[in-house]
Amino acid sequence: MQNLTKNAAAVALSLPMTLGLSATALANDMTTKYNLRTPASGMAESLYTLHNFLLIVCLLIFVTVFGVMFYSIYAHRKSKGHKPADFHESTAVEIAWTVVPFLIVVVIGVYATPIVMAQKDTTNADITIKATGYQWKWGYDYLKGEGQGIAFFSTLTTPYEQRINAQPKTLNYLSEVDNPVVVPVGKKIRVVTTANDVIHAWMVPAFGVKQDAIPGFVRDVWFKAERVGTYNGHCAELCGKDHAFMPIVVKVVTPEEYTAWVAQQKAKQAVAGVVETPILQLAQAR
Ligand SMILES: [Cu+2]
Repeated sequence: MQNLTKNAAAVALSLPMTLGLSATALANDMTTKYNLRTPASGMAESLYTLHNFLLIVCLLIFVTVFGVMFYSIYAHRKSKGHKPADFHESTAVEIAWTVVPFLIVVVIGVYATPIVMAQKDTTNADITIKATGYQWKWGYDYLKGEGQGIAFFSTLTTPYEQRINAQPKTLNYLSEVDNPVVVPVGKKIRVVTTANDVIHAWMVPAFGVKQDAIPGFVRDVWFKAERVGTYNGHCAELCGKDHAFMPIVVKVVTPEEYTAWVAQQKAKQAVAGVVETPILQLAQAR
């Protein structure tokens, strides 16, 4: 929370001033309003570099194609007495415009494939957490690793009054929940996604993670957060009228803080007597 507040304060002080926007217009972790989120994991870092590389490739193609086109229009214009050239059935040209794009695609493929493969490698995780999408909240079950057995729902806490402008919107507008997911820094976290009703998607841009949560199916994704802090995301699959109101908040803490949090959660469960897992509640509801 402290970090988020710090980030939010930094954002509030920097960008809005230069852009002439009010602080509330830049809610959440939008430190880079016109760019991807600042990466907080190695994967997000790779995706960010890949993204920039592809943009440069696009830019080079754009400049080359339009450069040749505008140069031709200008330098070989009719008023200077030029006659249109005839390229019909030119084998050389046809080979060139097949081979060049093919090579570009190969280069992109060689670069991107290992990253995509690494995204799918959810083996050897330190902690496995199941994220279940509900209309309209998330349920979390810590399935394996330190914290196993912890389960809770994570629900939006932004007051309704803010949504209807009866109250000023705060910096965490629509990105604040009662129970954030807590994970230790530098550990591989496997997130198993599924849903209870319709398709949702678990997305945290700063970790480079986005995975559909499909009822009746299990999908998984992983991340290893490299910086302590609070990161947010949102359901990324249109899932009904309150789709915008089921944010994801992940608190990355030090291993010691994580151990303390686990102990605190276990104590809470012991007091409650019953483990109120989303799975149990579902079973009881049926
Ligand atoms: Cu959803």
